[in-house]
Amino acid sequence: MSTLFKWVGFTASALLISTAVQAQVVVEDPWVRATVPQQNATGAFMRLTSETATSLVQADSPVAKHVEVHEMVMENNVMKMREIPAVALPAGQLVELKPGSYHIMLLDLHAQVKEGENVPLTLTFEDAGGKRSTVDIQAPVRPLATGADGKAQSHGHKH
Ligand SMILES: [Cu+2]
Repeated sequence: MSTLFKWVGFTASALLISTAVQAQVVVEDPWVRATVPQQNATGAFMRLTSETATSLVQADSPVAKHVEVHEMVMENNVMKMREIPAVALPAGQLVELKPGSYHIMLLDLHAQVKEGENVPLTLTFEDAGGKRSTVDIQAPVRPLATGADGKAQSHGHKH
């Protein structure tokens, strides 16, 4: 089961890389955390690399009414998340959107987000000159227990 899951993930990433190259931003291993019934928000995560300096300024998805770019910060010894205007992508540098750090927040979900589904996301990037470009991706939904490394934590196997 876990081997199959990894292969499916690998194939999806490979496809996404080939479509993203045109926009000069490579999106690797995107995923969205599954929700339970009545939960109205969740996070989307991925790795971004841009050939030239740019910023992730906006994200949209048909599954949520509002989509925001968030970061996690320490405030009075409590981890809190807040909306930020952009995530900077320095040229050629990998930037990770992951639990506990930058993430895309899907708010006011129209329906429960279930494992096995794909969530369409449109990412908008803006370069220093104000020129915008978009990248459309499909982010597979992973179980609630998925950790910061993007892997399900249901099995105890360590590498
Ligand atoms: Cu958030």
